[in-house]
Amino acid sequence: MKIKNYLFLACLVISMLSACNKDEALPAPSIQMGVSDKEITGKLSEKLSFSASSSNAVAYQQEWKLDGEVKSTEDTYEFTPLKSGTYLIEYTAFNNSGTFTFLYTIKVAAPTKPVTPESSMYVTQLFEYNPAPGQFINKAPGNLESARGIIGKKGMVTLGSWGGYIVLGFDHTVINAAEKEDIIVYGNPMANFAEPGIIWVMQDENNNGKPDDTWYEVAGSEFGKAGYKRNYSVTYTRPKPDTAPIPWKDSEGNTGIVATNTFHKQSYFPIWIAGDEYTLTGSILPSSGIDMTNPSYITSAPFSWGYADNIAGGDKIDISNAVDKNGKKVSLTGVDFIKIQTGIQANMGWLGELSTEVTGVADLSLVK
Ligand SMILES: [Ca+2]
Ligand SMILES: [Ca+2]
Ligand SMILES: [Ca+2]
Repeated sequence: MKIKNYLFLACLVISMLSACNKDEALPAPSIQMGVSDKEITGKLSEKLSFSASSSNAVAYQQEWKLDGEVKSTEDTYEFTPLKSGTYLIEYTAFNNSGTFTFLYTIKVAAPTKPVTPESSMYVTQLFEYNPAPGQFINKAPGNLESARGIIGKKGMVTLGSWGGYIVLGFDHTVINAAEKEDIIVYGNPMANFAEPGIIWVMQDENNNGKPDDTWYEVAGSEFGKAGYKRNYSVTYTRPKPDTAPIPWKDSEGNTGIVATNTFHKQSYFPIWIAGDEYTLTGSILPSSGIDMTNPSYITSAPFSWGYADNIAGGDKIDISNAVDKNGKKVSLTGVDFIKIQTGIQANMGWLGELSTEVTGVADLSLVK
C-alpha cells in the first residue's frame, strides 16, 4: 500500500516537470520601461507619462496599478497627482511562462505658501466653530462672534465640553522647524487650573485653500497613557426644555450630562445645531489631573506638554509630534490649518464643565 503511494507521487512529479518543460517553449515577456528611474519626484497637478514595450515577440497581458488598483491594461499609463503624498505605481506583464514587474515610488511634496512681509503671525481664517455644549455657549465667549475674535489677533473663544472644536487657517504655511516648536496656542490657564485641548494639524495637500485634507493629531505628553483613547466619540442630545442639563452618550456606552448651574441661565446646547443631537469625534485625555476633594477649591493640574489651554503664557507645539491615524509619527514639512478640540470630559462642580479656551494662535517663528 505504501509503495503504491510512492509510485503515484513519483509519477505526479514527473508529469509536472514535463509540463513545465513544455511551457518553457514560450518565453516570458521581456519588457523595456519608458521611464527607468524607480524613485520619481512628482509635482502637484503635473502629468507623469509611463510606457512599457516588449523586446521579444511573445503574447502577454499587462496592467498598471496605482496603490494596488488597476488603472490601465495598455502599453501606456498617465498619472496626474492631485494631492501631495507618496504613490506606488506597479507595472506587470505576464504570460504562462512568467511575470515581469516594475515598481515606481512617486513622492509629491506638499505645496508651501511662503511667508511674505504681509504675513500675519496669527491665524487669518475661521473655517469651523463647532463647540460642545457648555455654560458659555450661545453667548460670549461661546458664539460665532467670539470665534471670529481670534482671527488676526488675540481674543477669547470657548470650545465647550469634550470634543468641541475650532478649525483655523494661516495665510502662509507654518514651517516645521527642526528640533523646535513651531506654533503657539494661547489660552487662559492658571498654574493649578488647566483645561487641556488636543491640537490637530493639516497640510493643504490639494492646494485648494480649504481644510479638506488629512488631519494629524499632535501627540502630547499623555499620548498612549492610561485614560487616553483615540477614535472616541460623544453624542450630545438637545435637552427639553432648552435650559435643562444636556444628556450625552459616548462610543464606549457610557452616559452622562453636561450639568447646568445658576450662573448661566441660557441654553447650553448650541442654538445653530439643526437636529436633535450631534456627534463629536476625536481623542480623549485622562481626567486624572482634576482634584475635587475641596469643593470650594477645585484644581486641574496641567499636563507636561503638547496641549492647548494648558500652560500659562501659551502652549508651544512642535509639528514633529504629529501622528497619523495609526498613531505613527509623520514627517510634515509644514502645516496650513489647525484644529483645537477640548480633550477632557469633566464636570468641575460650581466651576461648570471643563472646556478649552483659545485666546490666540500664532506662528512661533513670527512672534516677536
Ligand atoms: Ca518643529
Ligand atoms: Ca485642501
Ligand atoms: Ca480655560
